Amino acid sequence: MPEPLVTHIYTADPSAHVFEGKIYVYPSHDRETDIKFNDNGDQYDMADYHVLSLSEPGGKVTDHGIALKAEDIPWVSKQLWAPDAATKNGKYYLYFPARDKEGIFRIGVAVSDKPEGPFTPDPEPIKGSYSIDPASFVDDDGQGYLYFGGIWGGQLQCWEDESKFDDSKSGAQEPSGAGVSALLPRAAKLSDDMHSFSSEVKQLQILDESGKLLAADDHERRFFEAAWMHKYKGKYYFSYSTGDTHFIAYAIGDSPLGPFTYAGKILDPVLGWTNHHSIVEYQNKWWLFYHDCELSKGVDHLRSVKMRELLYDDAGKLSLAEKQ
Ligand code: FUB
Repeated sequence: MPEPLVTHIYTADPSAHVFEGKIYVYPSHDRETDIKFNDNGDQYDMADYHVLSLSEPGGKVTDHGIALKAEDIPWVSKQLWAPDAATKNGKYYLYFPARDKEGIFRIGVAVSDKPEGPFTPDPEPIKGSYSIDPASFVDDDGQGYLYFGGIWGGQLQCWEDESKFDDSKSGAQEPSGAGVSALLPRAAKLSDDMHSFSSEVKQLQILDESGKLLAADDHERRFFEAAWMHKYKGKYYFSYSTGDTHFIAYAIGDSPLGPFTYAGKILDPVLGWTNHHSIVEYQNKWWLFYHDCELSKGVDHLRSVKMRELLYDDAGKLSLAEKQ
């Protein structure tokens, strides 16, 4: 079985990228808390980010220390959740969700000259951002995108009217019922300086095999959180967690903003409630980064990042390599 990348701290929600010839991993930094488990995720009470790097899969992993902390971000009240990073124009950008002073999740950006930080945050969250789990993607033409969204504790269901937050929908709620479609993940184009959205926020369609939007009650396949985008042979792979059914699933499209057609599962449930991943190519192999709670013996909010090799078949379908 794969071992955690590091064991001196708990890490989760890994976003992996190849920068400057190495793999850099941008995880959440889980910590002990006496906050009781609830379906709103209050027990995930993280206060800073560390950046990890490695040159060889299975080799030494460097923890570069604290890259950004909540107390240095003027708009944040608590809960630094799953981050991601991007590079453009010689700078590195860290995108992160956190609750603002009103308790509403927003997405912030922080900048550094180096992939490991430290990162300097913008004083305000990205205008027009909401919910959680930002994932950045820079396409071959240099256009950047930010994917985001998460239901239940991630508050996506509170934004059905995108102009205002509906607090009555907070908590473990989502649409349900015959003929009702699932809530959709969001994405926007990033401005050339990577600090703001340069387009309106778009809802990404995830369709079933007959071209219909996935149903709200299809919990084995519908989007819950943990968006990720990667490109393989000209196709756009949008992957995500199904939340309360605990799978990592994926859907394939011809454009970065979809529509995407559901293509299957990449990862079965791991030990622990959450499942969250990223996918990156390194040295001509493809890698899945994910987390589980084996090290903490099943404590949901004390997770550890691991990696496993991924394979494509001739039709572009993904599976885990058996020997790890
Ligand atoms: O780490 C806090 C939250 O748990 C993340 O934002 C979700 O994706 C889930 O992994």
